[in-house]
Amino acid sequence: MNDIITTTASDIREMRVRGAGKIARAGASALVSFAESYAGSDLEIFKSDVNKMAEVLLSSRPTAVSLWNGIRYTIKEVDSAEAFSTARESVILNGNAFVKSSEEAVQKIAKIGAKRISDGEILMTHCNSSAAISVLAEAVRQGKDIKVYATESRPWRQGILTVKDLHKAGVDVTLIIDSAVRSVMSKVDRVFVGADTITSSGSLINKIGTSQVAMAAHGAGVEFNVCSETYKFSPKTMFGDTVTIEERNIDEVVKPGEIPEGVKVFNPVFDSTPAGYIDNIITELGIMSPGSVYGVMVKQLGESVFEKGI
Ligand code: RUB
Repeated sequence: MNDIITTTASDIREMRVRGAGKIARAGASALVSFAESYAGSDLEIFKSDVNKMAEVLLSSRPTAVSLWNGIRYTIKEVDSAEAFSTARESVILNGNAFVKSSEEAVQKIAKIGAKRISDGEILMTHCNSSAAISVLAEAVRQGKDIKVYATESRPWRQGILTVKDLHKAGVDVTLIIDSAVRSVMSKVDRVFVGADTITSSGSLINKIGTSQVAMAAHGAGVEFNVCSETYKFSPKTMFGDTVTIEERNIDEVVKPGEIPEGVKVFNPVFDSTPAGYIDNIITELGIMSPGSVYGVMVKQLGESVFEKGI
C-alpha cells in the first residue's frame, strides 16, 4: 500500500485533517503525489492501482461528499485513457486543478457572503467551517464592525479553532456552549455555517447541532446562510442515494469509567437541516435558494447523466 495514501486516509479518519473542503483537497493532493511518484508504466495496472487508492481515501470518512467529488474529479480521465502517460498526467492536472478551484471558490464565497453583512451586525457560526469563517473575516477586512458568537461544538470542540481563526482575523468573537444557542439567538442578525454535503432537494448535512441552530434561527426570524462550494452538492442524492451520517467512538463523549457499564452512548457527527430552514446557500456561483440546487447539479453534470447515471 502506498504511504502517501495511507497517511492521508489516516489523517482524515483521525481528524488531523478535517473540514469538508480540506479533506477534499487532501484526497486530491494525495492522488497527485501518488501519480507523480508512481514507479510502474503499465496502463492497466495504473488504472487498477488508482481506483484502489481512491477507495482507500473514500473509506476514511463517509459523510462529506466533497471528498467523493474531489477524488472523482481527479481520476475522471483515468479509466478512458489509452496510454499510461496520459492517464498519469490527467491525475496530476485534474487533481491540481481541483485544489486550485476549490481554494478560489472559498475566496469568491467570502466576497459574496460578506455583502450580506451590514456594519454593526451580530452573527453566529457553528463548528469550524473555512467557508463560513472566510465570509466573517472578509466583512471585517472591509471595515465592518461585527460581533460573532461561535458555538463550542462538542465533543471535538471545533469552536476553539473557530474563535482562534476569527480572533486572528480581527473579529470580535464570543465562545458559547452549544446549549446557549437558542438563548443567544434573540441578539443575532444572521447565522453563517458551512456544509459537508447538500442534497438535490436542498437539505444541508453539516456538523451535529446545525439543525438545532437552524431551528432556533427560524424561530427567532434570523436569516440562516449556508456557505458552500458547489462541489459539496451531492449528485448521488439525485438518484436516491442517502447520505451516511458518520458515528464516532463513544470515548469522544465520555471518559472510560465515567458512566455505569451498560449505559449506551450515541455519537452522531453530522445532522440534516431541511431545506425549509435555509434562507440562502452562498456558493462561488452566487447566492441561491435550496430549491435551485437540483438545477445547478444537472447543469454541472450535463443532461447525459440521466442516461449514464453517476
Ligand atoms: C466540520 C464541519 C464544517 C464543514 C464545512 O466537521 O461540519 O462545518 O465540514 O467546513 P468536522 P469547510 O470537524 O467533523 O470535519 O467550510 O471548512 O469545508
